[in-house]
Formats: sequence, structure tokens, C-alpha cells
Amino acid sequence: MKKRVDTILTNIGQLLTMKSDGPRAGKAMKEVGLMEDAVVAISEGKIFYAGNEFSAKDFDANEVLDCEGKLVTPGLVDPHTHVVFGGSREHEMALKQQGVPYLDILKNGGGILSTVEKTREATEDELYAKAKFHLDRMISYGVTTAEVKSGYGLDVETELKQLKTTKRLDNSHPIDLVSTFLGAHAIPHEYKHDPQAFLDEMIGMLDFIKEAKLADFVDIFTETGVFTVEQSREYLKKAKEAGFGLKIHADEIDPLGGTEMAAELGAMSADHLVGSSDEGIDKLAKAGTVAVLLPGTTFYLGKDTYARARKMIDEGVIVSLATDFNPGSSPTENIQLIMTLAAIRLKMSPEEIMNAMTVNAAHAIGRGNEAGQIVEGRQADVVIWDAPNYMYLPYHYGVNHVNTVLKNGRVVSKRREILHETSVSSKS
Ligand code: IZC
Ligand code: ZN
Repeated sequence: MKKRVDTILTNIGQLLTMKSDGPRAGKAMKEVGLMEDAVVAISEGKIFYAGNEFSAKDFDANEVLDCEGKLVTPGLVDPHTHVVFGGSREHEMALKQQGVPYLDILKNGGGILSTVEKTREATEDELYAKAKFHLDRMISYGVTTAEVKSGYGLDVETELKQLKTTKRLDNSHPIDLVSTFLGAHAIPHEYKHDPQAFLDEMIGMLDFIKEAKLADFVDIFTETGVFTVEQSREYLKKAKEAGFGLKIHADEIDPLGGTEMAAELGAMSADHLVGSSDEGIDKLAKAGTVAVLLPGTTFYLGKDTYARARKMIDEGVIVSLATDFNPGSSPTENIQLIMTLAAIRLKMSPEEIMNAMTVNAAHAIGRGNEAGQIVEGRQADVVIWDAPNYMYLPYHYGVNHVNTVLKNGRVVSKRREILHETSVSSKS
């Protein structure tokens, strides 16, 4: 008796199931659940079967996707983005070229604060349309689950506008979105002389955000000229009491000790970590706090020193990777470019990169049981790649290797069609 299913993927060259009982650290990051001659069957939006004990002829499917010997992996997970924002910051490029540091641009009212101005001006519909455009691009690069932060409002009204936009996008866009409240992203000019009063205002929003289910996580930018480690610790403690998971922008530019603090508070993830100390890395490993590394940001800030991924992996930290897509320090939706930067600058292996962008990324945003693996019963989030194997992805860089993206079993993105015909004789 053939098994009736909705869709089967046949003729798969290489299947990475990424099957794992939990997040992967250290040497376990070498495992990718590689299978040859495998078939994937999908029923009602879920993985019905993935393996090589059965073959295509054992299934009666409505739809057959011939993978033509290509690589098939789980949909990628981008666990750190700032997708909902107004405006853009291309005018800062010239300042950067003149050597003006990122934090000086912010101190002078630009940077994050210039995006705050544009986000305050935008209507909810404008924010929605703009973010949808970026999410469409993200899915075309193979992302099927992503985290989205607020933090360009810095007042009650605009923070809520951003969070509501994220919720609306989660309900309407194929990418599953996990929402993070980043009210503590910068000090708005109206509170320039009283950052604590500003933090108190953001703390005042927590219960409402929780009740309205507008965010799962709370995050803070712990950095020189923004929030101190002590301010951040007190703020995050309040967020924990209110029932949120914790995230932190830690040691991105100056090594202040945010890494240690994140681990001490049992944060779900600590992100950036360019300047993390040995002690901080040790604490992350012991606490099981995920290190979300953002090499695209280091690249775009023009820095030479990257996060110490090799040391983190050797010490047993759960390492993940993300785009940090935002209009200032990492304006790109291209998660595949992050793969290459992770390979070249963080010296991560292709296997480690795949774990960082699937299993560990899903875990970093509390979706470890739903996303990041092609395993029976899980949501059928699958990418078919124009690549013969997974090592090819970080190797051939700067372009989009996606052939087809399936979200909950449905084809939601396909490689762009080329709208011309090439005849051999026409150029002779
Ligand atoms: O808009 O510059 N680092 N937050 C912390 C950012 C970068 C985003 C931005
Ligand atoms: Zn960020």
C-alpha cells in the first residue's frame, strides 16, 4: 500500500536533516544528519517522512518536486534582525569613509536616532509594507523563521506601533516571526540627561506587552554611550520577573562585560560578542546561553577584529549566526553572505555554519522544537539549493543559491526567472 501524502521531494543529491535532540555545542556542531538517496514526504504542512528506507515509489503524492540532484536543507533561521524600521541611512556611508565611528554618529543624534525619527513619522501601514518587502527578500535567500526587534520608537506609542507591525507580519507573511522588545536600544534625545527615567518608562510597558503577547523576548543595547552593564542588569532582571526570555547586544564595540552579565542572568542569547573576555566565554558555555555572532556587522563597520568563534566552539558554547539586518550597521538580508563571512573571518566549518543557522538559531529564539530540522512531525520548512553539496554554500559567495523554498509544505519562493532567450547562433 502506497502512503498518500501531499508532496514528495525526489532525486535529492544531498539531504541535511540537521536532526538533533537539542542545540549543538563544541564537536557536536560537526553533525549535520547527512543522507544520500533520501526522499522527503510532506503531509498537511508537516514532514511525514525523511530518510532512505523508503523511496519515491512508496508514496502516492499530489505533487512531486524533482530536486535534480541538488542539496536540500531545513529552512534557515535568522535569530537577530531589526526588520521593522522607517527610512534608510545611506548618507552615513560618507561619514564612515571619513573615519567617523559608529558610536560618534549616534552621539551626534544620527545612527539609531535618525532611524527613530523616520520610524516615528511612518504610519503602521508604511512600516508594514516596507518590512514586508525586506521579509520577501529574506525568504528568497532561504529564511523561513526569523526574530524581529523593536527599538526604533523609544517612546511608548512608536514601540507599540513596531511590535504590532511585527505581529501583523507574523500573521500574514510566510516567515514565522519571533518578536523581541528592544525599547532599550538607545537614549532618545528627550531623555538625554536622564537615561534611568527612560528605562523606567520602558519597564512600565513590560506587563502590557506580555499580556498583549506582543513579544517573547526583551533585549538591551549594552554599550559605551548607551546603557551600562549595571543599568542593563537591573533592566533585564525586571524583564525576567515579567516573564520574558532575555537577549542582549553585548560587547559589540567596546568590551564592557555584557557577556558575563548575560550568562549570569541566564539569558537565552548574548549577541555580537566581539569583545567577550575568556571569562565571559566560559560563563556562556556553563550557562547554555547561545552566542549569536554577527560577522556581517563587523564587516560593515569596517573592523578587523571579529568575534572569537573558534574559542567559543572549543569551550563548548552554543554558537549561532545571524544577519543583524538593520539600516545602520548591517543593511543586508543576505544570510548566505553571512555564511561566507563566518567561514572566512570566524573560521567556522561548513558543518558548524549549518548548525549555527538552523538548530542553534531556532533554539536561540525559543523555536528549537519547531524549526531548523527536517524531521518527522516538524513543520515542513525546506530549501532546495542550486548547489551540489552544503560546502558549496559558503564557498561561492555573494550570490543567492536558493532554487526553491517551502514553508509549511507550500512553495513560497522560487529562483527568479530569466526573461530572455539565448540562441547559440545570435552572438556569432
Ligand atoms: O540601527 O544601528 N547596533 N543596534 C545596535 C544597531 C546596531 C542597529 C542600528
Ligand atoms: Zn542588533
